[in-house]
Amino acid sequence: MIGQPGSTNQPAGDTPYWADVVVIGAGFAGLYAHHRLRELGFAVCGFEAAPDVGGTWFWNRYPGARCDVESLDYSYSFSEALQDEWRWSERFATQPEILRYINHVADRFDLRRDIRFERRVVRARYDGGEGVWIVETDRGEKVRCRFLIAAVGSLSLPKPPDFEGLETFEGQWAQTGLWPREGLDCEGKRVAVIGTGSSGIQSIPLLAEVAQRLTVFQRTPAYTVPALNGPIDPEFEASVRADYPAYRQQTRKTYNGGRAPLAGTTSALAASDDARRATFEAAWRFGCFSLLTVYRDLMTDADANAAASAFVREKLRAVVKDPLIADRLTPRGYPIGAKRLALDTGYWAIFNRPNVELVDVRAAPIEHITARGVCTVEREYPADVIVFATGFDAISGPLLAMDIEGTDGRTLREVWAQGPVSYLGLMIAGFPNLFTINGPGSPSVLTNMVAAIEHHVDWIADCLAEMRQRGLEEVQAEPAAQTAWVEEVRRIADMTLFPLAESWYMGANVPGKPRVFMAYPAGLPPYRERCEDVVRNGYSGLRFSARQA
Ligand code: NA7
Repeated sequence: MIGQPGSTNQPAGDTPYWADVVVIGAGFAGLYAHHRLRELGFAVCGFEAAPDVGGTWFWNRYPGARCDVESLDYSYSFSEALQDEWRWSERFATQPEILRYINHVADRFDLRRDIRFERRVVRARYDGGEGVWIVETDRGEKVRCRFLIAAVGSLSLPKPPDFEGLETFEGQWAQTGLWPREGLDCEGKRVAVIGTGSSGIQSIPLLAEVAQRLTVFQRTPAYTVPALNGPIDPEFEASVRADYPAYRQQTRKTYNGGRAPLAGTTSALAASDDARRATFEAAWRFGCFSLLTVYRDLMTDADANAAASAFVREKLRAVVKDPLIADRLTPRGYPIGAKRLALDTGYWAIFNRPNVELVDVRAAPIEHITARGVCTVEREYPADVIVFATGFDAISGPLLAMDIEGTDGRTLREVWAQGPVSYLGLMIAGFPNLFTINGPGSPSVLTNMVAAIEHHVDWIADCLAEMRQRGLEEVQAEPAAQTAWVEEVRRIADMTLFPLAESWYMGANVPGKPRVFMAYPAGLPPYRERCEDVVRNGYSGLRFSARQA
């Protein structure tokens, strides 16, 4: 399809490749964009940095990597045949199983055809004269296209480990977010893990099983709840499969686009202590993120939130035998849920093992890495393997990693210097015909990403189809509409407890990154409604033009 001038609106020019749409990324978002847009007859060209499809699930191969959204939700709904034929083996799928699923989808719908792998998009410039994007890869290829879709993921740019002396380390090291495809042998070794967010919490119990000694370097204790993973309850699965579309309709009404049978509508503060405890216990037994949703005000009222936090701390103390270690593991000083809640399998209990050590690097920071291990200001901890579970430059990072230049030569880095701005998380004023999927200002990481992706791609596809039908070739966000959206996201975020933590949601984990709450926090249903309103009102907030190339 690429380079074949079959498209109806091909502009003049001598650059070798032309596509109606370039899609950056071949994870869940990119693949579905290919499928939808190709179905609509657009010539689509894709670039992907990895050698194959999968996005985040291609790279995050660390032991224990699994999704924290239930499998029956974290899967495409666009094809009933696909959802009927695919069987998940566990309630929360492992990375290998999700990667198998994505490969199955790519094969089934022939989605690799238009994707060029092992190509990282490094630059994209909008030529306002011709109304085209010129997209460049790290291999020097250039493609001209009318529309550019950034399906680059929200947690796809791991922070490089910036520890002094790492180059002198004589053992092996890896980042969870860029885990070696050939694996990393930790059997019988002294393993150090730096970082106790979701990736650390998922990998630590499995590493402890095989390591001779495991040293965990913790800066901020995380709130974590048991995932209660296992085979999918056959009765539940049968009820979903009896009418999967109806189930999807149901989940479209929940905050995050997944099932939430325990979601509450009352205040935690209205309940008696006993009733609240019983409700939290039920959430604990159900697993998932339900502990944050069993009352309506757990993420908006500090006292309600404190009750949930206290409940988790009590659970922790019941598991960890050594009171000193329990105290060191105890999260405090920020609301539960304001940093992403981890779902774990046996995390706390692992600290009862004699071969596991917990180092508080808030009290004694890591100073440098030596040839032999990790050195804090207090002492050296010998290690044969170091695992960096230190997180990502989230949400805006992967977009800002490319040189994107819009109208009047303004770059995205300039426009986002004070933090990301967007209209609906889908478009950015001054960057015509550029769409972001799960971009800053959309619900993204607060939701079931696959549900959010399907919504975004469908919305963009409908917009492009309508433009084609009306002979329109350029669309961009109105600055005033964008300002109002940014203000709305900020206003809602300020009504929640999210801004009270130093989280990657806020950009706080990357030095120098502006502190802005980057996700739309009111949930998927109101977001969808807002997007539908925009369409009903003739794409309000967007400006179209019928530029002639
Ligand atoms: P996170 O949640 O950002 O966790 C990173 C962890 O690494 C966190 O505990 C950090 O402590 C710690 N960290 C980061 N830099 C350092 C340094 N320099 N020294 C010590 N400790 C450090 O990333 P994850 O990969 O675990 O999870 C990201 C998401 O991916 C997850 O929520 C899932 O949705 C998938 P801090 O809290 O900053 O003090």
